[in-house]
Amino acid sequence: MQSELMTFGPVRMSGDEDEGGDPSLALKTRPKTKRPPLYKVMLLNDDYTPMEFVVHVLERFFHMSHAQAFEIMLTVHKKGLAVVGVFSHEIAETKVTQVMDFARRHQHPLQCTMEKE
Ligand code: TYC
Repeated sequence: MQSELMTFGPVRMSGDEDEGGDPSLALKTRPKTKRPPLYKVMLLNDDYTPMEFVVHVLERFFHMSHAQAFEIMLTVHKKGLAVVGVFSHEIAETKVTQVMDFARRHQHPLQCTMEKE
């Protein structure tokens, strides 16, 4: 049974609770915890990949509804690129690989990249 009082992972405090002093006594604020960096996964526009293929990619790999996927595809088409998700480094890398492999298998030049947020 999970009590409401149980915590999972490091407790993050706002930072103004720590009175300073001996760091070995800093049991409450745990100043060493850092949240892991996040990565934006982006889709780039090109002149050849069919719009419906991009919509399918967004549905299949980024779990978007058809309407959402169509909207993001149009943003990429008009603006040149769009962020399609934000993930941990490992998940972002997997998404990029999946999209690039899928596009290559279908002989489309679609490009997917990641960038630290
Ligand atoms: N510009 C492409 C076309 O007119 C469509 C497209 C949209 C391609 C988004 C890539 O990431 C992309 N067929």
